[in-house]
Amino acid sequence: MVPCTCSEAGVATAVKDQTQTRPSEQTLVEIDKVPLIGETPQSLLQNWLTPNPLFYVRNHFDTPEIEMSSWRLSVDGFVSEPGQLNFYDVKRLPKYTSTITLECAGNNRSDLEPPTPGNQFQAGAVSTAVWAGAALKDILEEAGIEPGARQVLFEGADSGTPVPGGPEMSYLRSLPMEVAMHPDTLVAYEMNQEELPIEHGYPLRLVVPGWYGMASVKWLSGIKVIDYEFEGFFQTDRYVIENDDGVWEPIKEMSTKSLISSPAGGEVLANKPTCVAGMAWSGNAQIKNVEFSSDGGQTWEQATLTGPSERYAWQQWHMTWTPPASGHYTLACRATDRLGNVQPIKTRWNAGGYVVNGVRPVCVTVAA
Ligand SMILES: Nc1nc2c(c(=O)[nH]1)N[C@H]1C(S)=C(S)[C@@H](COP(=O)(O)O)O[C@H]1N2
Ligand SMILES: [Mo]
Repeated sequence: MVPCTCSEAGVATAVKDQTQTRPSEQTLVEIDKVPLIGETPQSLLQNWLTPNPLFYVRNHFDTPEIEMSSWRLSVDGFVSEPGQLNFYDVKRLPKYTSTITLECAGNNRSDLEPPTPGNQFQAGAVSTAVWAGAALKDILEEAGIEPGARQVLFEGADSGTPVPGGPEMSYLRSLPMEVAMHPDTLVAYEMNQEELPIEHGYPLRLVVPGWYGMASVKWLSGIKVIDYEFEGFFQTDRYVIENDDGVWEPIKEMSTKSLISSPAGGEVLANKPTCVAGMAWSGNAQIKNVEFSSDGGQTWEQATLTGPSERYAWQQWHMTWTPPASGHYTLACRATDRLGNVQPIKTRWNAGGYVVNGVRPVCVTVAA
């Protein structure tokens, strides 16, 4: 059973405001200014592609200044030909295009009870774009991977002190060799057919499809093939989750999740068939099905999947719901991916406030 989270007072206000239409939200919802953090407005979570200016932004540090005349991407470590690539060295490689959903591991953190520290995202730290760039694999193969290589370490051009008073560092993350060499892992220079915007990592960023956003290093300045397991701050202190045996595990692929984008919570609906719509995604596989409930999760029925079904992009779904009578309803949805991973009813609470993928109810009132 999914508890209704809206107060009766909220319902009463919503009933009174029947004439009020949903505002059209055209800017990012600001979570922080320095560094820049913003989420996609809730009303835009129904678009399959997120326009660049409304794609969520999650920065740990100030956006770096990039000077293109001197900009280089270093490729070194366990490679036979270490070197510095310029932008055109990357652009002349075969170009790959792929629609990929990125979700911040802290998306929906504000739903957690008790609350956890960190950016209090609602549902908007997830967005989808058509990314284009070189395959990371092509860059690595040109450099020639040497025996003994275990991981690839990526460095962003941004830096700062994530812990006040602590050491200064750049944004560093590593990937296991098989993920780095996967043909779908991109070094992107285009987002929705435009040059990469500065806040999304201009001129080059990593895009690791299927993984939570933290893996997709922006303002990529260095690629180093290493013979050890990297244990930096953003790999072992942040973006880890304690499993049932008390072992801290790194966060990787996005867990199965879905949301209702329409109607919005608190909306008052006319007593007639209504379109309920939303999104569903999983980093591990495509979505197999989405179920819908109008009684707080006691009974479920199949929703219809609509729009494109792509391996790394979220899936649109909808359903026509005919309210049986006027009154208060708790709507909910739940997704299952093609590997059988079912979205849980309840999020597994964790101190970092990550992977908040439990069923999120939407309360509505059907007018008499
Ligand atoms: N260099 C660098 N890369 C980064 C980050 C960062 O702070 N610096 N944030 C990461 C996190 S936590 C997320 S969720 C995504 C967000 O990408 P976006 O801002 O383009 O949505 O970028 C990742 N890559
Ligand atoms: Mo993130």
